[in-house]
Order: sequence, then structure tokens, then C-alpha cells
Amino acid sequence: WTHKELLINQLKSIQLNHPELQNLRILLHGPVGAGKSCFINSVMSAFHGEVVTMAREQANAKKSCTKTYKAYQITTKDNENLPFIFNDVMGLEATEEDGMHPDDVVNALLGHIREDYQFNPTCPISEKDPSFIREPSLQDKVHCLVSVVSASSISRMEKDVINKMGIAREKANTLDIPHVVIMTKVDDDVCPLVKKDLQKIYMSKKIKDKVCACSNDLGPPMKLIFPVSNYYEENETNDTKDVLILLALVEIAKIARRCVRH
Ligand SMILES: Nc1nc2c(ncn2[C@@H]2O[C@H](COP(=O)(O)OP(=O)(O)OP(=O)(O)O)[C@@H](O)[C@H]2O)c(=O)[nH]1
Ligand SMILES: [Mg+2]
Repeated sequence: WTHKELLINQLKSIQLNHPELQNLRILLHGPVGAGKSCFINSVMSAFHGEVVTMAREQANAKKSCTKTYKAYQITTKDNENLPFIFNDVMGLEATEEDGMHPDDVVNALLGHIREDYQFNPTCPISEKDPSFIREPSLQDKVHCLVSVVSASSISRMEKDVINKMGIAREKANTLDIPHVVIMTKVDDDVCPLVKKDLQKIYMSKKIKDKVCACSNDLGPPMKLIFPVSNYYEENETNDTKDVLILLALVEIAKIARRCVRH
């Protein structure tokens, strides 16, 4: 818990060693309200040492609060660019008329969608749309797919949402794009021990059970499921939350960079 600066320095010194690439593009997807936008804000907050809100969040949203495709460059406290861009999308829903269309997750993976594209739940982006990128560069393509799910609702996640996430995982696999899971809301009513003291996270059987459930439902092995607690109510950052968030980003950066090299 005292290694925050070490993790920040590790992330600052990441070299991509690729002439066509300045940033690793990380695509978040997952159910409505899972904490996708909040995670992007939390990563930024961990680097800035203060709670930052760039991506719009909404508590208790029934429908996805994020409706357009947005890309966020992560920066240091001194506003220097770090080599990470997070792409935020509309949430997935169980019905076919609502939430992000599963084909658009695939289009996003392939780098076909331009920023600010407004998602249409009933049909994916058309090749004729001005926001469709016909020949995506390596920089437009996604280098890591991240499913964001909430620890407190993993066991209540609807089958159709799990299936939609499964389609994205399979496509990512065929494209050799790594897939990991960020498990949010570990501070919620999952484990009283962890709710009281986040540093007990790796000692909690209840959290381990949730990690195991994520692995069974979504596919990645347990070592690629990263539990975090986002900044959702507090006005100041703290080292414990920062370390969990930064640890997740270090692992994402490592596997995304390996995927780019191959
Ligand atoms: N307790 C707790 N609440 C969280 C956490 N992360 C997010 N939240 C809450 O969940 C709400 C929704 O988070 P968002 O980031 O807007 O969710 P999203 O996945 O972007 O959802 P859509 O854009 O609507 O699909 C936030 O306003 C917070 O109240 C967390 O780690 N712990
Ligand atoms: Mg959102």
C-alpha cells in the first residue's frame, strides 16, 4: 500500500517501442452503471492526486448515462500525456432495443468508430456513416478490452448481458486483443471486512468468491480480474484506492504492450 509512487513511475516510464504508436488504446465495456466512466475518472484522479471528473457519471441510472463514444487521454499531474487512451462506451443491456449494440463493441475493437459517434442501440454503425473509419490505423485499433462489472451485482447480472460480453470476448480473442476484467464496487455491500478497511481486500473470502464468479461468467482467468474501488463519493484521493487502481493499470499496460509487439 506504500508503493503508489513506484507504480506511478513504472507507468510513466512505459515505452511502446513502436513507430506507429503513441498510446495504448483501452476499450471499456460492460453493463449500465458498472462504473466504466467512474473508473476512467479514478485512474486520472490517481495520477493527479485529486478527484477528477472528466467522463460523465450517473448514480442509479436506469439507462446508460454514456451515449456517445468518448476517448480520454490520461495525463500526469503536470499535464504531460501518458501513453494510455481509455475509450468509454454506452452500457450493455439485456434487451435488443437498449444499450450498446454488440456489433459496435466489435467495430470499436477494430478501430472503426470515430470519437463522438452517438450510439444507436437498435443498429450498429454503418460503413456510410461519417463517423465510420474505413481504414483504421494501429493507433485507432484497441489494444486491450476491459470488461467492467460491479462486484455487488455480478451474481445478478442478466444472462443476455453476459452473452453480449461473451461475443466481444470471442471477437477480441480472434483478433489477438487481450481481455481483462475490472471488478468495481468492492467497497459496496460485498464484504463487511473490506467495506470497513479496503486494505483487507486480498484476505477476503467473499471478494475471492466474486473474482471467481467473474472468471466463470466472463472468461478471463482469476489473475486477470482486478478488484478496485472507484472514487464515487469522496472529495480527496487516498493511497489505498490509488494503489488498487494503479496495479490494475500496470497489468493492463503490460499485456496490451505485449499484444502490440506481436
Ligand atoms: N460504491 C461504489 N460505487 C461506485 C463505484 N464505481 C461507480 N460507482 C457508482 O456507480 C455509478 C455509475 O457509475 P458510472 O461510471 O456512471 O457507470 P457506467 O458504467 O459508466 O454506466 P453507463 O455510462 O450508464 O453505462 C456512479 O455514479 C457511482 O455512484 C465503486 O467502485 N464503488
Ligand atoms: Mg458511463
